[in-house]
Amino acid sequence: MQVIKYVFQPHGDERGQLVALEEFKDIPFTIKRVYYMYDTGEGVVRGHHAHKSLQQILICIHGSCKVKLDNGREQKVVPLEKPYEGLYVSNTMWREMYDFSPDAVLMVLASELYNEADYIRDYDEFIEFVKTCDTTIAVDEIR
Ligand code: T46
Repeated sequence: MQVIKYVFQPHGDERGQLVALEEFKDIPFTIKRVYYMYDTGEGVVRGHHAHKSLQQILICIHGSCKVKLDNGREQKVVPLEKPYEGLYVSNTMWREMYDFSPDAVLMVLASELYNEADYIRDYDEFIEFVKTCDTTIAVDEIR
């Protein structure tokens, strides 16, 4: 498993900021899907699952939120509050997103199309699945 926080290059001028993301240059996979969530209610916790193969990068392009990552051995909370930062979330990482500011827009770049069969929604099943994986990267390997 890998957990990496990317800092993207903003192209700023007197008009404001622009961030461009290209697959295999800024993003380490082919981007097959983009989705985003907004209007997230106060106290809401989203996620509560892992994936069998999906890789993603989470970018809070407006407002802020927190992401709790759990690799089956350790947990770490990562704040996302800058539109030029992206959190890489590998497949075998349990994730929960919470503490959304009222104006938060969390955009996700995904390596695969939507596939419910790829989800692991039961925590005990996730722990068993992690045991079958070759490597577990420590959650504090965030750059
Ligand atoms: C993840 C975290 C970060 C679709 O129809 N297509 C899609 O591409 C997605 C992502 C969702 N949906 C439908 C399925 C549900 O009826 O949208 C509804 C909400 O999805 P879900 O409850 O899975 O949302 P989250 O916020 O719990 O999780 C999502 C992603 O599903 C998941 O892969 O890693 O964001």
